[in-house]
Amino acid sequence: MTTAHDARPTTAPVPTQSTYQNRVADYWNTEENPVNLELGRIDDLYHHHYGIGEADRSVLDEADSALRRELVTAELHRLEHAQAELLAARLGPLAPSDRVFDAGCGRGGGSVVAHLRYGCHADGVTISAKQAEFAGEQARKRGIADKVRYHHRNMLDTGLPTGAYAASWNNESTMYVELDLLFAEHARLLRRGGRYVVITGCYNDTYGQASREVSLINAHYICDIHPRSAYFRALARNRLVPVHVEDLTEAALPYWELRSRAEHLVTGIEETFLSAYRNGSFQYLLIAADRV
Ligand code: GPP
Ligand code: MG
Repeated sequence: MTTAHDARPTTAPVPTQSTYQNRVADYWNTEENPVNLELGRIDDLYHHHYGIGEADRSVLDEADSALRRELVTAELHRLEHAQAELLAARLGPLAPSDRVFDAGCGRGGGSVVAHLRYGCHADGVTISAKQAEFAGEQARKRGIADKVRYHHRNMLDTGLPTGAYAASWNNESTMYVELDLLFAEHARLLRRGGRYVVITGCYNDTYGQASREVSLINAHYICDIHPRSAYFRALARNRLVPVHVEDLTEAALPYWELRSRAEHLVTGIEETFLSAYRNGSFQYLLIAADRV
């Protein structure tokens, strides 16, 4: 029997995660690049971002090939760690009782760096179940799992408590999401006066639109690099007021030059990054903003 009730239009079930997000999660659930795992193994700080600062290129002169590889790996890790410390320094001052939020935490290195610097509590969120599990295991091994926690969640909709965070950040993860949705979530999580920091690769508005190299980087990582202008518009719309902006493009070059020579670690994207930075179409940027 058909009733009037049955005749109502039905709504298709909304998936909790978009097809795009599933594809991104698949990438990170299967990613095992030596450039991430071999660097991380050095001191159990697993980063998913690039490095900054002057590189010691003399590591390439080592005649013994096994030792040369080891030295190059350590030098790249040193540069990535310097990048993580630069970001962490902008989060503070923070007290051990403060909570921080790491949006797109990868295998967890950034939250550990923040915790070691400030003694603070950290919540890292990643769309990859495998990364969340890996990061959690690292925190347990370090004996800091009571203060540093990782969650398999969406950074746009974390379910974490409103206004509970003194600082939050994205370290090279904003290119996977819509900035307005992301910054609305940061603004919700941060307490008034809280600090937000982002390090990102963005395309340069003065170049025009996305260059061939920027498009190749998007295809390589399945991401969608935003223009520089989009960051400032979206921050302003979401109660986040920039207090410091730093162009790190020059400082990013030595890392890529060394990585391109690291035959045991290259992934194939190295020359594209170098061209993108050198032709002016792509910039490496740090923005720190206050939540008002
Ligand atoms: C590095 O992660 C960052 C990203 C994948 C996001 C894209 C970043 C831009 C600046 C465009 P990773 O450390 O896992 O990458 P890789 O395996 O290449 O080292
Ligand atoms: Mg890496």
